[in-house]
Amino acid sequence: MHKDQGKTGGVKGCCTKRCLYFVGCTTLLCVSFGFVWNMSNDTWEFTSSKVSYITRNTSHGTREFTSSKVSYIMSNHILEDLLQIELPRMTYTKPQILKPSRSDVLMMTPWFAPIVWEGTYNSEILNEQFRRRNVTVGLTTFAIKKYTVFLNKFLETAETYFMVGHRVNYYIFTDRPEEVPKVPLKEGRNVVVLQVQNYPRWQEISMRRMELISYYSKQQFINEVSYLVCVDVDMRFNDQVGVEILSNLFGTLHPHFYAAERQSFTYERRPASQAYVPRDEGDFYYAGGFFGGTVLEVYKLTKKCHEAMMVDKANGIEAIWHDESHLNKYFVYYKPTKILSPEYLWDDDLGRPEILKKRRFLALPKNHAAIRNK
Ligand code: UD2
Repeated sequence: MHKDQGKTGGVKGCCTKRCLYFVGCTTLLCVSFGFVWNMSNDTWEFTSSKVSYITRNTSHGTREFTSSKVSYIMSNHILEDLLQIELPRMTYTKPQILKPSRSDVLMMTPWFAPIVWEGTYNSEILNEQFRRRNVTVGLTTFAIKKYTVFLNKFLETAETYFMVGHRVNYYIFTDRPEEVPKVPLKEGRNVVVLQVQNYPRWQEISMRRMELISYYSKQQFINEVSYLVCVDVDMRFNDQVGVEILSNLFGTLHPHFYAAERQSFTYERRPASQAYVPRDEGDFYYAGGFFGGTVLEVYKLTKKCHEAMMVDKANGIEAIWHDESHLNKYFVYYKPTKILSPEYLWDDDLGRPEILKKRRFLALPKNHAAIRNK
């Protein structure tokens, strides 16, 4: 009896242990699944598309998937935490709490996103933090039809001023790959030409950038770079544009509107458009020609803007400033984590106001009639 009981008890005990083990494992699985799922639907979508992408291209897909999934999650959710990077001994001027480095401009938004102006940051510290993370930055630009004429100056000046000392991939979207100039590149920097179709209207070319950036973010950029910087091509770099701009999601104050009141912002004002912004909303007016962030955030932004433009198209409406209007709508409801001052996108036709200590990225004069739709 005791034996039986013991046996039965033993069997029971064994059964209970197995049950507990089973319940435990199931709970663990559910919890981890929930964690991944909860990180966001886009994350999930991204990781599942990565499986097929990597499996297609390698013989040991599963292992690579696991590690790249981890590094993907790292690059988008953990690497932002710069405080986890141990720095070497460094000597520099101490920050002064009672003497702010700039008193003539706003340095922080009400949601605690820094606004980047000359004099507000220390490049030495930032460069060290980003170098230790071995960050690679992707710079995307479009040179469709005649806009290839801008590539030479764009690339040459980027080699002098853009992310100096860091790894860079230039992603050039063009319909004319043969017209991409061979510019000498420093170590760790590459030009990647992505051949894409053109469209008859310049407005459509400008707007389709959102679709293409979102597509390539998911298919390619996520495997190659940590951050994306997306800019116009009819520009030249004129001073340092470095890692101080990098953050989860950043936009740039439009040089025409940085000091303007909300009512003057040229947001889309027709409620029929997906880009509509009511007159009593909006913080700043951002330029369409300079935005970026981690690949995941840029993917989310460009996907949402593209989808909104497709809804508008189906409804026979086009936003007043095309992709720029949709970008501005996005930033009203998904606040950027860093904002670049107009130093990062300036037009010399606007003169040189006192607050502008640097003109880092300058619009080139262009003859619209000669260049657009050609
Ligand atoms: C502003 C914005 C731009 C976009 C546009 C929408 C700035 C500095 N620029 O520029 O980002 O939001 O308004 O109306 O904020 N492109 C070609 N081939 C073409 C036409 C355009 O490659 O035939 C590309 C090229 O990279 C160009 C960009 O699209 O820089 C924007 O076009 P744009 O510069 O002609 O437009 P613009 O100056 O009105």
